[in-house]
Amino acid sequence: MTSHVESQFMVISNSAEVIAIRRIAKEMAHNIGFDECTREEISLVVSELASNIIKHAQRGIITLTPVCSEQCDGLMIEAEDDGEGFNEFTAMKDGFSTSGTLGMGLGAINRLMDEFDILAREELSGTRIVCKRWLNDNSNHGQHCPLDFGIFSRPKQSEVVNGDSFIIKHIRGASLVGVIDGVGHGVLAHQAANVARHYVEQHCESSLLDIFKGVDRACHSTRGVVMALAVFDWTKGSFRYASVGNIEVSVFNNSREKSKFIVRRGIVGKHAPSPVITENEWHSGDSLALHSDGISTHWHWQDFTHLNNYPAQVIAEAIYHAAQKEHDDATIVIVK
Ligand SMILES: [Mn+2]
Repeated sequence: MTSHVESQFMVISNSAEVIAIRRIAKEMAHNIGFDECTREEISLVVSELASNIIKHAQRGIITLTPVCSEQCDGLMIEAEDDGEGFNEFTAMKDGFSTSGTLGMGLGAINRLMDEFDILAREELSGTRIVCKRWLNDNSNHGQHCPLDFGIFSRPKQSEVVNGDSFIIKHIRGASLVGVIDGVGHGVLAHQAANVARHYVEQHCESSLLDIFKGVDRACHSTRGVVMALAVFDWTKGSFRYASVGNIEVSVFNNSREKSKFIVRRGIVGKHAPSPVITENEWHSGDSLALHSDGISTHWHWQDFTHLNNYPAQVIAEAIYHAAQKEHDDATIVIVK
């Protein structure tokens, strides 16, 4: 059992701390009972997450916690950044680099860990990544997600808090992906988006219809949100989609752009109409983009085909840089 192994956290702001947390993770994995190969994988994941914190936000926290479920022990790794890097508009105007971005790490982490969720932080802005590796894979934990995800999210220029939110959560062989935009911007928008994101996270195993109904109730005393959710079944070759309000969605496959999704007008939290749930085809090579209105609709998949073989994160950042509006919170999620 892991009861004798204590949880540890470390503030990450330089490469010496990346090396230090990597070493701590390896030692903790050893104490939990992971074999040498898995210890290497865990330390790779921790080092990717820590390096990403420095690249994207300059500063953040990595927490390592021994966990146990009914039958097995495991290790939970949490990475939180304060998102301050996302506020620096001038830095972002320099363009983006296709090497060593968050994307390389996210793809690898997704393959190496049994559970992997990416969430907007409740505080101000920033990202929280939670992943787990179990000691003995059982049927619940054995599957690995075949999808790759990219995310870019930052507040309106001059705001400290982000009125947008997002979620990527793996649930028993499926991934729930969502973009949430709190009405307006600033603290009240942030609060509404947080309430919605929190509800979705807590009820991710409910039907999309029930989730929307629940968020409508939960957000009643807030400004309300617009929201789009997609659920990808890892084995089925399809995804379910539901949306209320103006979150943009489009799917691209080999030069073909498909964007016929039914959108309901309304604000979730203000007696929104129920969304129409659609089941959509999903083929290998498809890419999906979900974004808030802080990214203009004047971009085309055709202009990004040279990035087809890059990680989803690179595509998310490229589209963001091409189409972002400084006067609104902006969030884009790419799934491929
Ligand atoms: Mn907006």
